[in-house]
Amino acid sequence: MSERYLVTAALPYSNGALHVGQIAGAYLPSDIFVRYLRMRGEDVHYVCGSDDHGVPITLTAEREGKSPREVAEYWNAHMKKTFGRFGIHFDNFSRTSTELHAANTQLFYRKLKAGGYMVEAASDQMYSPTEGRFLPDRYVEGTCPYCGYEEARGDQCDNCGRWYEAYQLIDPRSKLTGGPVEVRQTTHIYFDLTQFSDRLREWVLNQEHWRVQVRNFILGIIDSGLEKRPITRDLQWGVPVPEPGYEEKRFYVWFDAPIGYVSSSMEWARDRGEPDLWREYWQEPEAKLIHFIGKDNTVFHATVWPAMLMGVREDGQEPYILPYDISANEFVNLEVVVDGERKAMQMSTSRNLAVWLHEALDSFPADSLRFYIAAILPETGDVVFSWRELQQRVNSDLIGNLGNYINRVLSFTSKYFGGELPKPEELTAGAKEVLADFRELENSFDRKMRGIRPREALADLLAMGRRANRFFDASAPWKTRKEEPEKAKASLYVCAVLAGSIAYHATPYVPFAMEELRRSFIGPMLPVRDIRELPGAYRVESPKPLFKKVEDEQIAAAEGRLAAAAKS
Ligand code: B3M
Ligand code: ZN
Repeated sequence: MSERYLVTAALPYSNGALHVGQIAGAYLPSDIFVRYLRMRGEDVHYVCGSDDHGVPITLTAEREGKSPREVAEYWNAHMKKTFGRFGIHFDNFSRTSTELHAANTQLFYRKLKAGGYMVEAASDQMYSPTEGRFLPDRYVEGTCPYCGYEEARGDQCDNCGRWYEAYQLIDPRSKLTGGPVEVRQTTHIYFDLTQFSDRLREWVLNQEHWRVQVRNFILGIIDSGLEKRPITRDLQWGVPVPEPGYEEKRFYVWFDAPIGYVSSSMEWARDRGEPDLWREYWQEPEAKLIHFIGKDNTVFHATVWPAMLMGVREDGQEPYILPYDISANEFVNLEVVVDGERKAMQMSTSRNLAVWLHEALDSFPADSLRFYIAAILPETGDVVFSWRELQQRVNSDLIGNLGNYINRVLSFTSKYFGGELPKPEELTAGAKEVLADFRELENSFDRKMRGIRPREALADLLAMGRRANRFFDASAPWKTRKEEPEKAKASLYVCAVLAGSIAYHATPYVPFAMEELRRSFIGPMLPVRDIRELPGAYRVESPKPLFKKVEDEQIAAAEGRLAAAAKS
């Protein structure tokens, strides 16, 4: 019986290109996980889409003199294409600016309101009389009330780091026009999270399979007291609020964004002509919902969003499941060479101090990038992306270990044995031993992958490569092929079994090369532990090298680009 999984990857804001920080945080780990589960025969539904609302999009639009919709559509298409080049194919990559999603968000709102979880309250907000509108915090700047820094942002001072409310700024002004802003009262709808405290605490306490840091962090947040959260904003761009008096307001982006996961599944089901199919993943208790996110999105996914789901399903009509796991990854810093010195620096998209995925794909094969990023996934702490380390890892681990092994087995077989390896009568003791070692490594790989640790699983794959290389060396077919060709053939046959397992486990990481390998490697690409009966023969047809070495010049160019951004 296959297991049913619903896997989501954080919805990226559609106001710019994808960078390696996002890729390492949510997209590559979820893609590797999903690919592996599908290879194991599990039933997986995998969705994503662009987060089209919110201040990041409207700010970009105003800066570029475009409409928010134009900005969102452009970057939605750009990201979708980049994901494809990188080998990531969601069942659906939607966007939150669709009618379906607006209706779905409003349904969530109505159900939560009917449950008694929505309250209205007045608050003070910054208003621009010249622009005739309320300004979100990020649209306001002024003089810091603590240190006097004159270009302090609406919510935080970049000079002294203090946090405050925008109305505490001295001489507040609009970031866009420079005009004055004043405090005015405005009314908003609040989601009453306080009513969910006990239910959320009990639920989180039961999630013993969560990563310890995530679970403790969330319990701490719940215990320090949850608050009501405003879910509407004085904005024009967003999902309309179905209440009289709210014509000039929209839902806050973090209210509608997680609902976007559901909307993406609904759109997928509708486009397949089976409009209720999404319910098999979202509303059947046996399905496991797993969210892949960056750690800064943890609070929303582990408190606000489950509370929304709990509230919505109460009337029994939409029996949503709750997240089974939240795979929150840490951050990626960048190694930059400044004046000959290597430093780890925080990425800054506004300063162009970032590794943009589409640019990286212009210079490196997707597999090389995937392999390196998988090797440094920030599963347990922040990590540093280093072009020099990418070169090392790709050249020594991917090519020197895995690629070299497959290459040796294939070229030897085609060169000396006419590309054909018949099944030997009997397996040597050494062969039995290496097959047993493989079964163990495969089990360990499987445990780590199912525990959502693709970086740790990769270590097992590399161990398989080393073990297989050792077996190849020990059987020395280059020596035996003349005096004892049958012996050489028999050991190469076992090498081919191991190559099939390596290729199988490498597929989620380097899918392009492994697809290519299928043309020249004719035989089962399966874990040893899955092979019930060894095949009658393995065949090899015109093998080619699978990976390209990373050259010094490529690294120098990539490092040069980052160094230039760091200086600007
Ligand atoms: N767009 C924030 C981010 O891109 C936000 C995630 C939404 S997930 C529902 O980091
Ligand atoms: Zn300050």
